[in-house]
Amino acid sequence: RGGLNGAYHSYAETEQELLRLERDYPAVLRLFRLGTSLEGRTIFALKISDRPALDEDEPEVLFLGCHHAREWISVEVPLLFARHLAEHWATDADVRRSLEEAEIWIVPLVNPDGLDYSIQTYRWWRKNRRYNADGSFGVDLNRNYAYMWGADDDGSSPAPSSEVYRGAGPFSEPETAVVRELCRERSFLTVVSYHSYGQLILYPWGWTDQPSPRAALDRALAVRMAELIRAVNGRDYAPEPASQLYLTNGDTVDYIGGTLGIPAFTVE
Ligand code: 0X9
Ligand code: CA
Ligand code: ZN
Repeated sequence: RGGLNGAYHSYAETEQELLRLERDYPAVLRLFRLGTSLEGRTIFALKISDRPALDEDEPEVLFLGCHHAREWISVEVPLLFARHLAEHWATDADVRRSLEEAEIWIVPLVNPDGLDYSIQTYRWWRKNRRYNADGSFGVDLNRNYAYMWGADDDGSSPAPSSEVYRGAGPFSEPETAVVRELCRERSFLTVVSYHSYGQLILYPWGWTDQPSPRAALDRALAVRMAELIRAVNGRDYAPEPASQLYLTNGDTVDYIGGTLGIPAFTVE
């Protein structure tokens, strides 16, 4: 790989890698097309499991990457995770057991239009590429989810030119609508959404300082995730409620936690 974004994956490079994985690992992996972005790019999902063509009665989990265009590494993490599972299931007993006992769904690139704009035109682009009524561009996809959408203007904005513009309505953007549809069709037990940067594992709520009804469980899981990360590479990830970073509304994990009632995490 190469080009303007070096070793990181553009939309086209991500597509090539996903097609390659599908071709090389058909025994454990299937590629789905969830829909298209505003500019017509495909939003892909990988399903990784034993007997991937069957919808087996196994726990399902979902990993999301790149809601925010400039956060290039948030594509790499879920993509490398997929590759690791595909390349190691035959030889690594832990990976094999995960694929036998669960169905792992990965959407590495939620915002392909924004990503390519940040590669080709403006490095610090954050939003998607919606052409807004006032002539500005972009909706912040991590403010466009329905739960508490637009409840106030703390961390989300009704102004189209804002970096945190929440859109004309909840799920107004095709990129968030496909995530909603996937979550309705499947029955995920948990969802992890990657962003950068920090070294944080954030759990609901983001819209209020009050603890969510599941805060104790979410926190215990986040603490455990941080311990496991530390055991691998020594890095310290801090588990905390998303609101501790700052308040927002309409973000992914509040929707997943609030509407679907399952543990959901933003990993920065
Ligand atoms: O603001 C965001 O959407 C996330 N941070 S980022 O720097 N990647 O833009 C944080 C989302 C976590 N949720 C809340 N803080 N409410
Ligand atoms: Ca299976
Ligand atoms: Zn982000």
